[in-house]
Amino acid sequence: MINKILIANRGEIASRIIRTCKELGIGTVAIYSEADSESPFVSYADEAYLLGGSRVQESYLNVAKILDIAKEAKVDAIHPGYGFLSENADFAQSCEAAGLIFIGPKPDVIQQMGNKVEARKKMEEAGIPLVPGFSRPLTDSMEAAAVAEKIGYPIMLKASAGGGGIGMQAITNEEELSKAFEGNQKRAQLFFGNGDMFIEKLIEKPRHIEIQVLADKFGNAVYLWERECSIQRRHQKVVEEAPSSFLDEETRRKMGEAAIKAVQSIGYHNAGTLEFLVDVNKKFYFLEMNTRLQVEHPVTEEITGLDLVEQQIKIANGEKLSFTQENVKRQGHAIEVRIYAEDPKTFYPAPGKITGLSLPEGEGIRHELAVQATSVVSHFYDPMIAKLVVSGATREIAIDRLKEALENYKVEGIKTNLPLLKEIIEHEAYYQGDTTTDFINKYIKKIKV
Ligand code: MV4
Repeated sequence: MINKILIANRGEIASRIIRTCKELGIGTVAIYSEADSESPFVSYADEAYLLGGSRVQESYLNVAKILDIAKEAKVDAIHPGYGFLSENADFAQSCEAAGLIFIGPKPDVIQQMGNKVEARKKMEEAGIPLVPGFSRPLTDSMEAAAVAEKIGYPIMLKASAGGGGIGMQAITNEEELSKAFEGNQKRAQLFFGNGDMFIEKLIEKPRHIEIQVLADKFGNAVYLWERECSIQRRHQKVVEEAPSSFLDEETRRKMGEAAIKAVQSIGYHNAGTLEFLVDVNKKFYFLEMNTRLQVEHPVTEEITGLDLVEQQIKIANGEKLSFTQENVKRQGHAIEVRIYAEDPKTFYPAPGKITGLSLPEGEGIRHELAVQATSVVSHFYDPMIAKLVVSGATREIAIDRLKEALENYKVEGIKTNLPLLKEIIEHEAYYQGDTTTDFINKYIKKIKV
C-alpha cells in the first residue's frame, strides 16, 4: 500500500504531484537542490531533503542520493515526474531493487520504448501504422542512398537514439544525402553515444497528435483521447490542446484503438503517451512512445475530468482501472501554454529574480506554477516557470478565455515568452485551427514586445 511518496522532481510538476497526494491523504517527500531551496514545492511537501549542489548531476540525476533519502524517509514509492530520471530504465530498476514502487511502467518496457528502432519494431509487430521507412540502422551512406531510392525522396534522416529533432534532417535528393549522412551520424554519436541512423519517408506539413493511455497491471487499458501539440519551437512544445480540431471522430477512434493495441502488445502499465505524425489526409503514423506523465497532461485532465496522477498512483498500487472506455468522457476544450523565462526576441533563457507575479483568475482557468512572487529563476534547469491551462465548452470559448487570461498575466522582474504566446493565440490561423508544425515559422514573423 502506498502511504508515502518521494517526488524525484522539481518545479511545477513536483507541486502538482504533491497536490494530488495531499488529496489522497498520501505523505509527500520532496528532494531539492541548493538553487531550489526557496522553491514553492519544497515547503509544500510534508518533508523535504536537501540533495546537495545545484547542477542536475549532483541533485535531480543523483540516483544514489535519491535512493538514500527514500530509505531514510521510509517512502513506499517514487514518482519521477517528467524529464530527469523519468524514462531512465536503470533508475526504475534501482528503485525496485531497493524495494520501492516506481510509479511508471516496468524497467524493461522503458528501455524498449526508449530506443526508436526497438520501439518501431514492436509497433510494427502490433500492426501500428509506421512512417514508411527502414526499421533497422543503416550501415553507411551507400546503403542509405539505396534505401532512400527505394522509399523515394523526400526522406527524413533520423538518429535511432535521437530525440527532439537532434540528428534529424529532411533530404530532398541524393547528393544532399551523402553529405548529410556522415554529419548527422557524427552528431548523433557525439550527442547520444550512438550513431545509428535510419531513414523514413518525409511526411509533409505534419501535425503532432498524441494519444494518452492508461493501463493497469491486469491488462485493462483505455485511451483518454488526443492532444494536439504541433505548435513547437525547435522541437519544444509551446501550445498544446485537447481535443484536436483537426481530427474527425473516426480517425480519433482509430488512433485510440491503435494506441490500446500497442500498449497491450508490450505489456505496458501506468500512464503513457503514443506520439503520431498526422498528414493532411488524416493518415497517422507512429512516431515514438513516452513512458512517463507529460508536461501537457492537464489538457487531458480538463476534458476527461480525470486526475492522471491519482490514476498513476492507483495503478502502481495494484488497483484495477475503475472505468472502461465507454465511461471515459470528452467534454469541452482545453488549451495549455507554457510560460518560459526567456528573452522574447532571442528566445535565450532569461534567468533572474521575479519581483511581482499577478495571475488571472476565473472560469476555466488553471495554473501550474514552479515559482512564486519572490522566486529567483536559476539557469540550472529548464526555464519553464509556469503553465496556464484554460478550458471552455468549445474551442472558441477556450481561446477567448485564454486571450483574456494572457492579457492579465503579469510577471515582473524577468523577461518571458508571454508576448510570443499572445501573438500565437491571437493569430487568425490559430483560431482557424491551421496548427501544423511549421506554424511559428510560417505565421510569427516578429514579436511585438
Ligand atoms: C518527422 C517529420 C516528418 N517526416 N518524421 C520532430 C522530432 C520528432 N518528434 C520527430 N519529428 C518529426 N519527424 C518524418 N518521417 C517531421 C518532424 C517534425 C516535427 C514533428 C512533430 C512536431 C514538430 C515537428 C517539427 C519539425 C519536424
